[in-house]
Amino acid sequence: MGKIAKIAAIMVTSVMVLSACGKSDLSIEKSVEAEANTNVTSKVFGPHEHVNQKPTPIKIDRIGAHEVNIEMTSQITDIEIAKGDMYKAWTFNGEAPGPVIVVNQGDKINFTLKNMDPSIPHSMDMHAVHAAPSKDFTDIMPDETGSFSYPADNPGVFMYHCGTKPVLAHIANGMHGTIIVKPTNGYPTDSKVDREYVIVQNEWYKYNDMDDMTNGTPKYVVFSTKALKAGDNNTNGTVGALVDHPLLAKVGDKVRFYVMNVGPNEVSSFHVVGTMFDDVYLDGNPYNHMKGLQTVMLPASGGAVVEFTVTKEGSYPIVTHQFNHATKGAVGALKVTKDGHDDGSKTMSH
Ligand SMILES: [Cu+2]
Repeated sequence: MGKIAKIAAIMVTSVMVLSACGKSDLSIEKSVEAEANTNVTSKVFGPHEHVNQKPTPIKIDRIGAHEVNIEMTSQITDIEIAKGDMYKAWTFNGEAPGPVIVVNQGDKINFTLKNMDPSIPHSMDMHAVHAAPSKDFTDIMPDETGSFSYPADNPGVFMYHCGTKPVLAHIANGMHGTIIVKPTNGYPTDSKVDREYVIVQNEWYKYNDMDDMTNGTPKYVVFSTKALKAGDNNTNGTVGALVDHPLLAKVGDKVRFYVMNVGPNEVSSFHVVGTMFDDVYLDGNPYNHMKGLQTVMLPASGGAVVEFTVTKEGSYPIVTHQFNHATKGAVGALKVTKDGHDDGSKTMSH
């Protein structure tokens, strides 16, 4: 549809909505949003055009003291990455970033990927394991299932992602996530931590546009949080996800974040306004223990455990201190209250 025809269609739709039910300006905005969404969908990679697969829960089953079965899907699922901006994401389990995986150091992982994508292969590259990529990270064809086994011997906060060519397209379209391998002897600060959250940073580009992904700058840079246990907040990487639903803590709490920057292209300068990180474990390895950092640098595919104590009630913005990226969405909030519950006060963002 040409630009003028598109504008005309939007105006006609708006007038129809208005004359049909006499609603407010909000209706006009909504109809413009709907039209914009239709146009995004019309540019979708042909074979995915009518595909929108419902999220499939990840399956993690411990079958022995040191052995765990993990089943995931690769699938095409629509995600509203910013208000009114739908993205037909390539995902693990219908989430982008994918669900967080937690295993123990020394576990053998038996991993199964069910590729529900009807048209292209996908795969799984886990940074948490020792593997032969040419054998263990291989492509799974459309509508097929593949299984692999590998050991997770090193503790840390690791990235996982689809490694199918062109890998940039698979990651930038949404196929990334975090796997935490818990250290056998824990972290030296374990007993002091009151609450913990996962925060993932990722970028979005123009829909499935390799040129933009390669040579452009991100349209959005975003944070999400992933549920560590049932009932925890679990979001996609969408603009405002952690402002609309801030993380919570109580005055005096020592808070731990498992942070991960899945990129695909940009570095994160992770910072929480109003505090500093008393304890940091770079890449989540207890051996990499650092003290008193204001900002933690996360390369693309870098992780960390960061810990800090909140001493006063209030709203603490979570940012990447690369403020061009914060402006594009990479802002969240930790709300600190007397009792650790949301008191409904205003959330400060940057
Ligand atoms: Cu893929």
